[in-house]
Amino acid sequence: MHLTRLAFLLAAAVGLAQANHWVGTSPKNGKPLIDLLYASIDDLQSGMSEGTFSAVDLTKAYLARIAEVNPVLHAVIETNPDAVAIAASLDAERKNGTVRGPLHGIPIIVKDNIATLDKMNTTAGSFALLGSIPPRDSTTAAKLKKAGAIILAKANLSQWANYRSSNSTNGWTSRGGQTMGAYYPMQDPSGSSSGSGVCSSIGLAAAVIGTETSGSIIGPSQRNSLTGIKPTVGLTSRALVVPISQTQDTIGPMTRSMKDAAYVLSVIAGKDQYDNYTSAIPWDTIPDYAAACIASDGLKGAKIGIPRNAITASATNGPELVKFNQSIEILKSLGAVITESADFPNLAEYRASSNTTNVLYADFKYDVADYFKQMVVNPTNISSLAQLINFTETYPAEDYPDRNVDRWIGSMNLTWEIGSAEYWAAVQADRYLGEEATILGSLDNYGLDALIIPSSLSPGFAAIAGSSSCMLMDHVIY
Ligand SMILES: *[C@@H]1O[C@H](CO)[C@@H](O)[C@H](O)[C@H]1NC(C)=O
Ligand SMILES: *[C@@H]1O[C@H](CO)[C@@H](O)[C@H](O)[C@H]1NC(C)=O
Ligand SMILES: *[C@@H]1O[C@H](CO)[C@@H](O)[C@H](O)[C@H]1NC(C)=O
Ligand SMILES: *[C@@H]1O[C@H](CO)[C@@H](O)[C@H](O)[C@H]1NC(C)=O
Ligand SMILES: *[C@@H]1O[C@H](CO)[C@@H](O)[C@H](O)[C@H]1NC(C)=O
Ligand SMILES: *[C@@H]1O[C@H](CO)[C@@H](O)[C@H](O)[C@H]1NC(C)=O
Ligand SMILES: *[C@@H]1O[C@H](CO)[C@@H](O)[C@H](O)[C@H]1NC(C)=O
Ligand SMILES: *[C@@H]1O[C@H](CO)[C@@H](O)[C@H](O)[C@H]1NC(C)=O
Ligand SMILES: *[C@@H]1O[C@H](CO)[C@@H](O)[C@H](O)[C@H]1NC(C)=O
Ligand SMILES: CC(=O)N[C@H]1CO[C@H](CO)[C@@H](O)[C@@H]1O
Repeated sequence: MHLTRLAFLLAAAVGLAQANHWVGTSPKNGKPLIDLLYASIDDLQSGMSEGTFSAVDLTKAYLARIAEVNPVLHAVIETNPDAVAIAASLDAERKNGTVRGPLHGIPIIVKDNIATLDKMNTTAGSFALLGSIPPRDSTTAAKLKKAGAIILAKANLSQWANYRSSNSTNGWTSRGGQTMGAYYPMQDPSGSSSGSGVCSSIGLAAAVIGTETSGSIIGPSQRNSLTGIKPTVGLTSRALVVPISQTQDTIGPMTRSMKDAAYVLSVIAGKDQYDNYTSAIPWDTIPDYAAACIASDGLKGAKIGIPRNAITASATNGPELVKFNQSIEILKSLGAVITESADFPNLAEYRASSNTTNVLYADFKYDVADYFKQMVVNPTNISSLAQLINFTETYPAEDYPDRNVDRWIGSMNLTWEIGSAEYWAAVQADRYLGEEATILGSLDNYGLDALIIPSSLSPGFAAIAGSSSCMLMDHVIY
């Protein structure tokens, strides 16, 4: 039975390359059509500029593919009913001589917690937000649209970005069902950007956007074999993204190549009047990250360290460490200078702390209420965490109590609030634990450019430091 299912997925993947997924039955201009499972953004731009296919062709092909695989994978919650019309207007613009940039006419899927002011819902996978209407696009969606991207669909996720239940499953939402990974029948897709990971891995869009509070981009990027970038908190605006925590949330790309992630990051990064964390960005012009991907000798002389004590202290399993060790050899062959034991200076204190749990409890209670209050239309009238708990416990499709609401109870239990003296003490403790005690401490002590660590061990350090991390080749680079 498992084999049958796998065969279906593989057949579907092969079918993608065939002409019947395109408008028109044969290649135009004598150029071969592209297999969307492997196409890069550069490939898609070449095809559109050469007239081999249009943004409308591309959009229809991706929508057909979503319809084909979604009944099994549940990676998509909703598709955009206006996607083909938007593609047509971008095609007209291109014909007229305007190409806005590398994302012009490129279909992109966003996680269902990133608000769009269009015919799609934004719900974090919950009926509590169904039919809610934001005052405008989230800044991330607005920047993508301005760059000429087509927001094709909303990706399924772990409900509330995995900030509701202590006993739910990765990739489950009441609205979207259970997301499955595409590599193996019934595969756990990891989370919370579960649908984003699966959509990207199987080529349901040219690029996908996820969000991370602690591990939600890196985890599914590892599990679905992607490049995922978890930007420094504040590099990408969180305005009108269903929140967990203003201290730790960040928005980033999940793609099949580093260069595609770089194209997307350059578009979505930047200062934003609606998210004051972005005011810490040191540049007025965001770097052209994709241009930096061209250098073939980019790692020559790069000083990279391994925080070995964090690896030794963990229970990470064998296969991941085998791959991790192989990646180190690849980095060496590309000219990187590796420091084998760039130990974190105060790992013990990091491991003893649970400050982050309390910071998230305090942030969520305030931030989620603030999100509901910003809605122009809010059909459930929820405006506090207490009301959200009541709704979730009484609305049958929310699957309570089988999936509990323990994180929210923990949040209600906390005896202090965001902005209190206790709050700032916990945030300051986390900054120390994620910076001097671990990531920055090792970078400084050993004079390094970067650290690498197995992906599954990486999220906690970067989460509390608010620092960037990037999943690539089975390991994470800080
Ligand atoms: C094409 O460009 C012309 C001149 O800039 C403009 O007037 C026209 O509205 C454009 N048409 C489309 C479809 O973008
Ligand atoms: C949201 O979902 C509902 C129910 O599925 C649908 O009727 C509606 O068109 C969707 N979009 C918006 C913006 O409400
Ligand atoms: C953002 O604004 C809030 C409220 O005014 C303030 O407490 C916080 O320090 C500001 N954060 C940054 C990074 O400027
Ligand atoms: C990976 O390399 C380290 C350092 O050389 C070594 O101690 C460890 O046993 C290796 N792990 C695996 C699974 O090969
Ligand atoms: C928070 O971190 C500080 C500094 O490491 C530590 O003293 C304190 O016990 C931690 N509190 C909790 C609740 O973990
Ligand atoms: C929300 O409030 C409006 C206006 O007071 C009311 O008409 C509506 O019935 C309320 N909806 C719910 C689900 O309570
Ligand atoms: C709790 O939810 C139920 C069902 O939706 C509703 O009838 C009731 O008024 C709610 N109670 C509170 C305190 O909001
Ligand atoms: C989840 O936890 C709740 C208690 O918090 C329990 O009632 C429920 O049975 C649990 N669900 C599963 C699937 O174990
Ligand atoms: C919340 O507080 C109650 C009462 O003190 C306690 O029984 C429960 O375990 C707490 N739950 C969480 C998730 O913190
Ligand atoms: C686009 C799509 O297929 N959406 C589906 C997501 O999952 C829910 C629940 O299984 C379906 O009702 C939607 O049709």
